[in-house]
Amino acid sequence: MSDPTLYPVSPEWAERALMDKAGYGAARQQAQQGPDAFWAQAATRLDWITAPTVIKNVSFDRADFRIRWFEDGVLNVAWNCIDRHLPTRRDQTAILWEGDEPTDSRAITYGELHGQVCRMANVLKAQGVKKGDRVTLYLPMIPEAAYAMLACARIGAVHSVVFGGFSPDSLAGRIEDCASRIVITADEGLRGGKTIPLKANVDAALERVSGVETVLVIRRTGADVAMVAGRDVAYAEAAAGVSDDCPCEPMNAEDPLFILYTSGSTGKPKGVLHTTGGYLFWASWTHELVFDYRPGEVFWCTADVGWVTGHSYVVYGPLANAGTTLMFEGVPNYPTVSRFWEVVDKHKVEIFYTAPTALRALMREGDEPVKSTSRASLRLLGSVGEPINPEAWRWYHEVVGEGRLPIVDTWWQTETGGILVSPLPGATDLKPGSATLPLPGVELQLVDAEGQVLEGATSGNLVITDSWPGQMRTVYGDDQRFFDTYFSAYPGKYFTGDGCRRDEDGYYWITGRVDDVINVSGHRMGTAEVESALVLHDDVAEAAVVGFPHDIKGQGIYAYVTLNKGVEAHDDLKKALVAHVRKEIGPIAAPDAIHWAPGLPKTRSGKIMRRILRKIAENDLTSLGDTSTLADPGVVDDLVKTRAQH
Ligand code: 6R9
Repeated sequence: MSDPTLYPVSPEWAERALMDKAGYGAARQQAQQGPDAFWAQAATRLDWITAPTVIKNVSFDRADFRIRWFEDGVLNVAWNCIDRHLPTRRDQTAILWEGDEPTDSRAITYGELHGQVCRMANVLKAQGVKKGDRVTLYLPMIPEAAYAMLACARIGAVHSVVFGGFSPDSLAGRIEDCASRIVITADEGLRGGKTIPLKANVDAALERVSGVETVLVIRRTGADVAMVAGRDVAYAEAAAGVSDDCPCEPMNAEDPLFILYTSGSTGKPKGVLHTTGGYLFWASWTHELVFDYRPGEVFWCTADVGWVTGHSYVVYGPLANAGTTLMFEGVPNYPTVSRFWEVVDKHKVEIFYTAPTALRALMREGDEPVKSTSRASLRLLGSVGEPINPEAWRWYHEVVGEGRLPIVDTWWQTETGGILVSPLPGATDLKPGSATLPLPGVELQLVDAEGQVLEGATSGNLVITDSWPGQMRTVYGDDQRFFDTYFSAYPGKYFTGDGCRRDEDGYYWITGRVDDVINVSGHRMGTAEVESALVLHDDVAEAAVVGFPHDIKGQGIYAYVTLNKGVEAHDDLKKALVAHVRKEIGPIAAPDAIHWAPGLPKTRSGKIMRRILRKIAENDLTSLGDTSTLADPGVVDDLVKTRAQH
């Protein structure tokens, strides 16, 4: 079988693309040489109430740290995503909603979207929500999730979307951190034929946190849920009583648009704050460039709106670009493992964007469930969330794409707002497993642990030396944590937390996190969070969590657990601990393996030696390195001996 390492841009793509090789080179140069002129011109893609005259105002230095883009510009995100399209596209489908059941789907036009978003905005206003207030959204993948985000944007409220898979405790922590007085939820969610008790979870969360005055409850399944008098409001009833027109609040470019909590290497999840002008510009510009997107094309990003990918490429990017965005409530294997491809055929999807973990799971089911569908409408494939292994890349390319579709492997983070490193389908020759090259305006470097800049083909830590408009502005309520987390390791540079290799062609290959963040099925999890959850259990004395290679999830969660004296280790207790973590954080944090550890390898100063724990979890027992500095080297032998049982 031919196994090329380079997949050149096809002549058809070079011809049709918005940016070809020459255009890419020119844009990179312009962005480097005259950033203000470059970004000022690019930002005319948005509709401004007042066009910005100050474009970039940035310093990554501690003394005068600031990140501001388009700072005297005034605009409204909902206007840009809806109203400005109405004169020409009122009847075009804005959101194509595909429900959990294949029989359940709906097309929402831009005209309808306008009415729905205005109604929700008016309901929020009637509940006292004002510009700058934080609104927590805990919703399934239903059109109302997009309405709610856009309704907040319309009136200048700041949304915080919490993924519906998070537990009541996780939800409570996020509500508390940003002091939301209002939560929007649904009676239940529906995924893969199973219901998720969203409203009941909100009720449980609100027993742990005070300050929430209103819970708006959207009807999804029609389940009979408890309603607390004076606090809970049935959305349908509230919406019936308000107008379907609501003016857009003029917002400064640097006014907050949303908070999205993400896991870091230490402590509680951080509230990543994005602002109005820079974020919307970045979501819109990258969506057009990377997916070579033209208005009206059917674009399907399979991410949930509870993650940043759903924010930027289900809602804001496509809608800002007058797109038709497909929003999928379900899962890839329900009712059958052909579901993705059946949805592609049903809605004539042209661009399909998903995560490697989904591809690996589907790959295991063989080619037939793919080949039984047509997929003729597809013209471009995308990948996001974690490194895509070359084997999955080739399967995606050959089986899903029948060898005719380019794949854009897009590297970015919650913090970056949108894509930073990716091939452009008309400009970049592809290499399976490489996110290839930075977008124009994105300046990457590889550095070693001491911060020495590494040149040429090499490996190191990935840093970014200058700002881009979509960059996060702060950790909500904690500017110091923002600076310390991202700008203190390598002064003057943004540290991504990722390790990376650069090859002889200058292509970037992300190798994964170098901090204590693990990437489980494309979702970020802090090892410290899982450890905190484990030690909350009455039987647990101590816990250390590391990632290990997992065939489907990319990385799995491996937990070393030391039990309290007198507690007996047994399989039922393992199950109980897994259930406990699911309850504390949510199903995505459930450990895949629990290793009973009579002791943990620690330095004399008491620091857990994670490097050794990672090796043992990976079953790489030959190169444990020097263990002589450990307080008790015998601990390692014990763990090695018991590794086989896990
Ligand atoms: C968008 C998103 C960010 C982390 C990031 C990196 C990993 C994302 C990747 C990738 C290799 C890609 N990551 N895309 N690694 N290739 N194409 O996923 O945001 O949830 O914040 O995760 O995901 O490790 O640092 P987020």
